[in-house]
Amino acid sequence: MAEFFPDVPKIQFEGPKSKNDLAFKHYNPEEQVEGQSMKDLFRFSVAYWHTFRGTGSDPFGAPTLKRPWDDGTDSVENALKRVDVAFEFMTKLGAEFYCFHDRDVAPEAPTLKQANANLDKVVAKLKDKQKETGVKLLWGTANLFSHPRYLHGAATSCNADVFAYAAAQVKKAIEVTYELGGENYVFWGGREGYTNLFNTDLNRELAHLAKFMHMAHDHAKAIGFKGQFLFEPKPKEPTKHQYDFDAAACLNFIGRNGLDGVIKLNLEANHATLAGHSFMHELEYARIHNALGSIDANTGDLLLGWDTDQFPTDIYLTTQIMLVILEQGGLKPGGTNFDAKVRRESFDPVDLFHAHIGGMDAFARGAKIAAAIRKDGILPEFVKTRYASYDSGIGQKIDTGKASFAELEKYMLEKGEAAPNTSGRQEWIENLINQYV
Ligand code: DIG
Ligand code: MN
Ligand code: MN
Repeated sequence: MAEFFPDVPKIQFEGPKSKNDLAFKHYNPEEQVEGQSMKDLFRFSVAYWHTFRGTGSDPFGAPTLKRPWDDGTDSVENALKRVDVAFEFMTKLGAEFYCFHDRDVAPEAPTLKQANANLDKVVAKLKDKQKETGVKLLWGTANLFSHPRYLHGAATSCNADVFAYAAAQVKKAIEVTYELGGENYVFWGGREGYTNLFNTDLNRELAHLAKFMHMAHDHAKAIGFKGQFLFEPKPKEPTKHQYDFDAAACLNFIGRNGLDGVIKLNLEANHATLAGHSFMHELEYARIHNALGSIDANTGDLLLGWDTDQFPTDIYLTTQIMLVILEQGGLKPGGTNFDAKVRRESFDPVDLFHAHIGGMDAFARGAKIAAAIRKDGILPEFVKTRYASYDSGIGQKIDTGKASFAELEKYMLEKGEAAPNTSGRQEWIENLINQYV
């Protein structure tokens, strides 16, 4: 088999003192973190769309990325060749998983029947390569946002035929995800939202989205697909207002439409910051609602107002992420998908390796730091003490739902004034975290 990355060896763990750019300094697959190997804790995944379909083009400029194997056409032959490239990359990198949209791996066609036939051809090869290499599918999804038919949305389109096409496309995407042993299925609703409320029937669009989700779940049950369904929130871009704005909006939609237990969340760092949240907020919000399913590991740029989908190299960010994920005990059946792209200026194929190695090492460091913070117990103990007033007396009655306003009024009329507050010690906590980073 022709090598597409001839100058890149299998990436090995060489430790923090290594000066080898094409080696892991901190990601050691078998190293234990809180009782599980790093490999099992992270379940790293490569995003097919950015890594094997990225061109470097942007709204102001032409493609820049050198991909000598790609003939630039949307032929099935070219798609089949990309599969070889993808699996060589993932095998050399040591990523256990990948994720893809249906239209990343196989081209559109003038009819749905032809598009499905294209997909079947490439899925057959993906299946062979998974068997040959052991690389697995973390999640599949359908691209319901690129084709012009989706300009008014997919499941929320005002055109019933577009809803029908989207349903057929997701039916097929769920079936191929199942066939490839995918452990999850993602819905990213880039066009499920509105640009202008004057021409939008918001109630009808949200009702259709709920019906779509139930139909998807019913079909999954009908074919025996037991993968975890995931919503991926994003507040805007391309749509002005995306209905799955953030974790809270998604959980509201899930709760109000009888989808509890049917769907969890795939949270992406850059989408969190676009929604005005820290990623840690979205992760913790989802975790406490038992809805943290998987993550798209990337970062944005706070000086830029769009979804830059950069590789995560910030150790503070990965430490915050891993504090939440370790509290949950990991993400399985979800994982850590690098929904991230190299910069337009990083145009050599080897830059794909540098980007993923950096992200994997940053997560490994974040996990080790978070595990050390949790092991020493100083921070968890501080939080426990801060809420101790709810562990006894009137606080315990409140906490367990046994208090009433009348009783609390009687209590406070007798007491006269609330007990003094204690300091939140934010600066002390930030100093403490810095001792571990
Ligand atoms: C859209 O940008 C991308 C990602 O954000 C998401 O993970 C994927 C799933 O549709 N599409
Ligand atoms: Mn994403
Ligand atoms: Mn994104």
